[in-house]
Amino acid sequence: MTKRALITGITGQDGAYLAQFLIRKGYEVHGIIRRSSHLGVADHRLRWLGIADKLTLHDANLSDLSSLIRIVSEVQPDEFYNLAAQSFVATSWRQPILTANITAVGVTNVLEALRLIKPDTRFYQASSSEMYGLIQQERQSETTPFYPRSPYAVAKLYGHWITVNYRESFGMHASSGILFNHESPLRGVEFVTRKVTDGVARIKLGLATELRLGNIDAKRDWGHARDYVKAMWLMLQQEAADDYVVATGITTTVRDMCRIAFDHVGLEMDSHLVIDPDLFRPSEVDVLLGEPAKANKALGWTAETSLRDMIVEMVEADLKRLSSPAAPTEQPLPEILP
Ligand code: NDP
Ligand code: GDR
Repeated sequence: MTKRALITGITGQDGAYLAQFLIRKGYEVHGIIRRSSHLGVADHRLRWLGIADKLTLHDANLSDLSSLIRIVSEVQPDEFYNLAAQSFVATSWRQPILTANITAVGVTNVLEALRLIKPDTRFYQASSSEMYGLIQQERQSETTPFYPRSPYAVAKLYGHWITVNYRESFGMHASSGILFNHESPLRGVEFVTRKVTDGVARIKLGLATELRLGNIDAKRDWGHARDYVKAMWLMLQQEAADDYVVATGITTTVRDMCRIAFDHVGLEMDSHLVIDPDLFRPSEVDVLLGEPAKANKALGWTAETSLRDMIVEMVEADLKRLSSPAAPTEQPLPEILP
């Protein structure tokens, strides 16, 4: 029997890679798309991966429970992946209530739709390493206490615990993946890796002269989105639902990540990098370093792509996009203040 998956956030980085992964596994894939996201712009990632015509998109919004009930009734999914969120940390200080409505309460809306209509659906919640925030342990695992440092992280913590609560209260197969940063050529250009690879490609091609960043001393545990969506799927194939950290176990500063990109195109980082105090955040997560031992052992999952290989792939994709007249006309976003 063909399995049916329903993905929220399918037009985002992870949604696009997950949809591709599930289609290759023979799933019938459905996705939720906001009416405000006009097709043709919003689905550029799905077109880039060549899967836009291999899935079914439905009009719904995480803030509208009735729309979720309607879609769950129509699709009757075997697996539900909740990837939709206001996912940019910096924006969460400027839009804290919208962030809470979508990234926190939106999770309850999804869980309620499933509980009321199809409670045997296996559910995945996109939790985040940002929940650790101000860390007191060198490596963060499933047992590390949380200390969120942004409205985004506070909202994600709610989403995490409501998932645990629906599992414990109603016996739902609801798992939470605590994923550390993962990137790709499909990453939004507002996030630091893609901002760097896009910026370096522009400087290399003579389209820009400088790259402005905020706190380059911050450290992150960066993996590749293509690897991380496999872990999401593996969680839903387990007999019992559970929570898992998904990470590489290696941490790197923004500065060193940036240097990989400049070195790759043979440019001096120090000649082009400008530190902009306006890009520092009101409160920062200084260092993240995941302990993926549980996912390694229980799921048989490991990160396959090194940071260097990923950054090179991203720089090459940006060089190709920016130097080809036939490439999608994706423009850099205006500078987003923290
Ligand atoms: P993106 O920002 O690329 O994608 C977010 C998706 O959510 C988009 O498809 C967006 O749709 C959708 N969305 C936003 N608001 C709503 C809404 N009100 N109703 C329906 N859909 C909505 O995120 P990623 O793919 O990078 O991340 C996927 C998930 O994983 C997110 O929840 C994120 O917070 C979480 N996460 C990500 C990590 C990472 O490093 N990438 C690490 C840990 C967790 P639209 O196209 O219309 O904007
Ligand atoms: P993050 O990712 O906040 O970790 O959240 P982001 O790439 O935005 O920032 C990483 C670190 O880089 C520093 N930084 C800058 N960041 C941005 N965006 N732009 C800059 O110019 C800049 N300069 C320095 C930041 O201060 C930060 O320390 C991501 C998102 O995908 C979340 O949805 C997800 O939950 C977490 O990863 C895990």
